[in-house]
Formats: sequence, C-alpha cells, structure tokens
Amino acid sequence: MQACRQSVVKRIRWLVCQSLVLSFLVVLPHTVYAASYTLYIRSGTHTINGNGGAVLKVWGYTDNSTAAPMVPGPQLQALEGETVTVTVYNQHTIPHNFVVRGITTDTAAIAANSSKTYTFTTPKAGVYLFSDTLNNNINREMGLYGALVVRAAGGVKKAWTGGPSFDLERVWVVSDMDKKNWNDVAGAGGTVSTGTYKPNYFMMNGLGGFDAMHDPNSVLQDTTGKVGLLRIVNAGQFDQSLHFHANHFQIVDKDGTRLSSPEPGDTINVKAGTTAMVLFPLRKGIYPMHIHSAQMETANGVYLNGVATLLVGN
Ligand SMILES: [Cu+2]
Repeated sequence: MQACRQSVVKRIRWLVCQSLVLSFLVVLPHTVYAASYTLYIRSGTHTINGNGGAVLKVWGYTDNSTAAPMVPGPQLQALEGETVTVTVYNQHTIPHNFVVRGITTDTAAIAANSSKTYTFTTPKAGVYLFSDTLNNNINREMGLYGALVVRAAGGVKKAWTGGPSFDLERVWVVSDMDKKNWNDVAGAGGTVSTGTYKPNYFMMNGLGGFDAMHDPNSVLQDTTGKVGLLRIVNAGQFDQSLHFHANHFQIVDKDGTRLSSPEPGDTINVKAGTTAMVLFPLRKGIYPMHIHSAQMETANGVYLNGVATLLVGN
C-alpha cells in the first residue's frame, strides 16, 4: 500500500509540474438554483479525454433541450425544507424516470416524447442521488444521474442547520461505465446482457483523472487550514473507496444518516448508489485524492485517468 501511495504521489507531482495547476480560477459549477427546474432526457455522446479516453454513447439529463446530455446531469440545489418542482421532458425513444433517492417515490415511467412534473419538499440538508431507476440499472449506467445539494436553512456554511461548519464545498459524483458491454450496446439500440458488467471507465464528476485533477469544480483548493465539505455521491454500479492524502477527514454523514460523533479516517468506502459527506481541513501543498482500486484509477486500463483529483492548500 505504501508503494502504491508513493507512486501515486510521484505521478501526481509530475502531472502538476507539467500543467501548472497551482493557480486557477474557481468557477461555479454548472448549477440550476431555483425552486423549479426543467430537465431534458437526451441521448448523445460523452468524451473522456486523455490517455485511454474515448467517446462513449450516453443518455443523460440536461438543462438544454437541444444540447448534448450532461454526465452527470445538472447539479440541482435547494435549501432545507424548500419545495422543489422538477419538470422532466423525455426526448429519448424509450421510457425513463426521475427519482431522488430518499425523497421521491414515484418510479413510474415518463413515456418517450412526454413529460412529467415532480414536486417535493427537501427533508434535510445533505446530498442526494437523483437517477433513472428503470431498465435494470442500464439507464443509470448510461449516464442518467446527478446530485441534488440541499443546504442548511438560509444557505449558511454548515453541513446542516446547527451542524458543523465548513469554508468551501465540492460535490463529487463518482461513477463507472462499461463501454463495450453496456454503452456501445444500449447506445446502438441493442439489448444489454446485464449479467456481464466489466466497467472500463471510472469518473469523477464525469471526468477521468486527466481532467479531474485540473477541474476547479473537483479539486479542493483554498487557503491552508480552511475546511472543505465534500458531498460525495456514488452514482456507479461499483463501490468506491476514496483515499485522501495529507490529512484525516471527518465523516459527518453516511448515506443521509448524520453521525453524532464524526468518524475520523483517510479512506471512505462509498457503496454504489449511496452518498456521504466529509469535512477535510486543507494542508499546505498539493496532495492526491484517488480511489483505492488499481483498476478504477484507469481509463480503459491506462493509469491515473480514473477517479482522481487533488487537495490543494495554498
Ligand atoms: Cu492513496
């Protein structure tokens, strides 16, 4: 394990030197922030850049009725106790749905070329997976997933109303795709044999590590000592063990359950389809956050283009 860590650190230092990631603008994530949202379900392609990357056939939610699907879908945001309306237009050729895990229960299909409006009230601050639950996980695997961020009342920088404070936050939607057996087949209108699932793409916010280590919405960067809140959603089919270098984090929420005494650690296993929230104080320097599975650090077998990003204390 020590050797693995050292090689990852060396590799990341090299990448950092090559790309001068040290300073970049922090841009806001692609968000929809209002009490009502409109999503479109569309088919198209999603590109993983870098070595081992590929153009994958995907289905996804998007906020633009004529654009390519987004993987993950648009980040939805609301406050604790807020009533939210989401209208979903299915512009694809097969039935889909929209379910916010832990909040909504309507799993009925939205037929092709029709729409449906969902109204719900956010029960508590946290992070939630929304996805299409139909078709034996195929629809979710194809890219129909995203995160709903629910902030504490008033939008204050606390994990929940009266909960622990943070200075900055990131949403990490991690996932996996099996290009050959699922995306190529379903994307061409064929029948997926769901008994075979061998994912070869592993993503952080839809990106391979090549991009995610430079993505301001993924990299946790700020003044040393500031505390980041990571809202983690595993939208994939495989569990993911995320390892943070430099410091220990504190797990404050495990899949919607708040921990009365935060759990310290440096690796968190987020099971497929579940969520977690951790607080991480930034240490001076540049450190990796990567997945503790050799295969899942790759894009089609090419190292460090899987689930990886950086923790940066300025
Ligand atoms: Cu590690």
